Amino acid sequence: MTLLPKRSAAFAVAVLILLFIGALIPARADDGYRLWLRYDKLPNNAVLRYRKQILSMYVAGDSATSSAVRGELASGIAGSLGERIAIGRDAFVSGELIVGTPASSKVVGSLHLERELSELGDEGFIIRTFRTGNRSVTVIASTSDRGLLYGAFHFLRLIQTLRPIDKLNVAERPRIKLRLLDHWDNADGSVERGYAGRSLWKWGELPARIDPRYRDYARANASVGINGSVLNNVNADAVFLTTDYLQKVAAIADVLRPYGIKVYLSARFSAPIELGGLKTADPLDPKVAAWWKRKADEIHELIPDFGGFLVKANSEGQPGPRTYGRDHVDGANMLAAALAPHGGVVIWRAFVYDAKPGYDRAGAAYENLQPFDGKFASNVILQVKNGPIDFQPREPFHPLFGSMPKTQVAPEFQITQEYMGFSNHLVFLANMWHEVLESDTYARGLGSSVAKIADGELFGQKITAIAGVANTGSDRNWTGYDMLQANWYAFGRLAWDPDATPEAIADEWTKMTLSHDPNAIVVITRMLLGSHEAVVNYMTPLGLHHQMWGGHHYGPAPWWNSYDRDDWNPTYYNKADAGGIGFDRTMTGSNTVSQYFPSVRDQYSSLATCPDTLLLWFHHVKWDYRMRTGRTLWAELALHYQEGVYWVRNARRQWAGLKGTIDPQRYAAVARKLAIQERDAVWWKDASLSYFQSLSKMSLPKGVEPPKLSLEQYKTTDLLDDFARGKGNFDENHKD
Ligand code: GCW
Repeated sequence: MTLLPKRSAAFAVAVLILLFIGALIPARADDGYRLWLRYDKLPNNAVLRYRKQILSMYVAGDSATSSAVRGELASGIAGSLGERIAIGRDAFVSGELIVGTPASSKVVGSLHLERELSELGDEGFIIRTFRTGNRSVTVIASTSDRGLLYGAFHFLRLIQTLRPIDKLNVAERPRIKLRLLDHWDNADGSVERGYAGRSLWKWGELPARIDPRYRDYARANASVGINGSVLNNVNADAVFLTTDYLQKVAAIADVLRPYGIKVYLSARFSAPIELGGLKTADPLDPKVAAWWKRKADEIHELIPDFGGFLVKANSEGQPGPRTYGRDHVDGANMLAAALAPHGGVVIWRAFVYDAKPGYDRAGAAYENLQPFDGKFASNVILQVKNGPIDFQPREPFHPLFGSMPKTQVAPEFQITQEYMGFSNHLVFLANMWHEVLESDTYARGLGSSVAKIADGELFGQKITAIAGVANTGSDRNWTGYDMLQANWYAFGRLAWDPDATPEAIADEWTKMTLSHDPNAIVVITRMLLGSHEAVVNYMTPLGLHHQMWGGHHYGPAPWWNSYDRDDWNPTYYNKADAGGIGFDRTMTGSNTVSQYFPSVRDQYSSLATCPDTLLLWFHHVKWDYRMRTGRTLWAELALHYQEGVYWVRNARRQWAGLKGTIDPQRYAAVARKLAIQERDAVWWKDASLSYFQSLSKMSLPKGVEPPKLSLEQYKTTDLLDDFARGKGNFDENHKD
């Protein structure tokens, strides 16, 4: 009896110790640097299952890529299983993982996979379990070491997502050939539209010092199949083409090469003047063409596998062939001729929109480029933004998709969130990109999706490509916000397989990056998958677009009309007045809807069939117009804004419930970002509705919280203050 109190005290102490240890396990802080390649020890039951299958490992070959494969698999498996993996030999030894090409590995060579592998191309791979008697081996095979690299990362992904590996039969190949990250990085270390610190590239210390991050950047890209990096901003500085800089570029190329990544440069069209001392950069001037040829030769001397040039020409003040009275084809083909002997490509951007009185910017790129279909050289790719305006939270697909069947057209997405809350708002962009890729252009009738144009299936393009404007920077966690690493990941996965679903991508990324806790996985994937629609709701619902504050594009400014260039003013896009709101792009308006194929054109033209999500993109609609729900347009609009706010509030609550299932550092960082997002969502709703209400004069429907400030206050307050930039004194309890 007398022992009881003592016992219970001991028990209490034991419980406290256990709680303390328990608290310590998730307490291992994670700064996000390792991205989705964390390789922390997996849950015990998975470790037990996997151990039997991976007793030893043999990676054939002695190239830089095969040693990268060896290193990655060794650290990935050792980390995941919590013990070193034995080095095996090139023989059918049970429980071995064998990685090689038919040429580099005896075992792989004996499996007669040549035919199958050649169909998968030099980046494809097979992962298969082979059995003889009671011996079983897992083989990763490809015709090239690059394919092995992708296979190795695929295998690691299977483990990281706890998938079975005992009866594997995987055959994969990328559907798109050039899978590119475009960096809008400048020579001074700044990043245009970058929200994750400074540039990754340290030009000042290159080529002498190689920042270790370059290699980790390459690993991350290779793990999702990205095989090209355009290192500098499309608003290009000619300095990148000087010999001095080319040596720096070559040093980066050397680090990226083993990971299957080629470097590209944005080329300033007037470089022959700036660097070559010529009087003109006229593409038809033989001296200009000769200058570019010499430059291309010099580049390939330093970087034999240089990918090519990305060019923003005659757009937003950049020089281009039209500066010299020539056209896009003259410019692109001249550069293409310089690169062709080395196998390089020219990626010509279609983001061209000259202001003309009374024009519709949404139709400009089509008008400027479509007439050149079939005229570009065979190593020219036309890079087209996903929508006709400019990376808005939602746009219809760009009408150039499908309308240039004789041109190699490549989609350009923006991973960095210029128009979607920078690195402060959670937006899983896979949903938006998927929506675009699956959009049917009807170019060859039903089933002519943007994805089928991008991967060459519809028109049989030889060089297929896809680009994403990077959201990476010098921030320790690469993207400024841990959750937005998911967009870098998703871009790579969709570039590899444009039909991949956002659900599958979200699931993989969450398990690899954040948690294996079943509840956490459900909550986080649900958050990711709902996030894009939420942002559309609180920023630009029902087809509104370009309602952002001028210049930086962070907060709302639907009233903004002070730019001389009308198509930079939000009022130009919303056309809101006492009568209604929306941009009429039908026959009664700008008629740019006619740039789409008839089925799409007709669907969008008619109020009866235009989806609500694009209503105000194509139509000017009266405030009291009856929507399908029976509500007025005004009420529907207001409720959409409110819906966006509710979503963020709910996401914050859901996240709060995950405490303990995610390491405390990232848990707290995400919670802080969600608080900013809630403040901003409320601000977006309030500012937008205050302005539109001043025109509609209608009262807010039930369920919509009234704005707290006056319209004048919203008009005079720039949301991008220190708080939003994350530099101010952040108070977690701050409530608006
Ligand atoms: O979205 C706009 C941006 C510019 C950018 C341009 C482009 C690099 O506001 O910053 O310039 O698009 O895509 O060229």
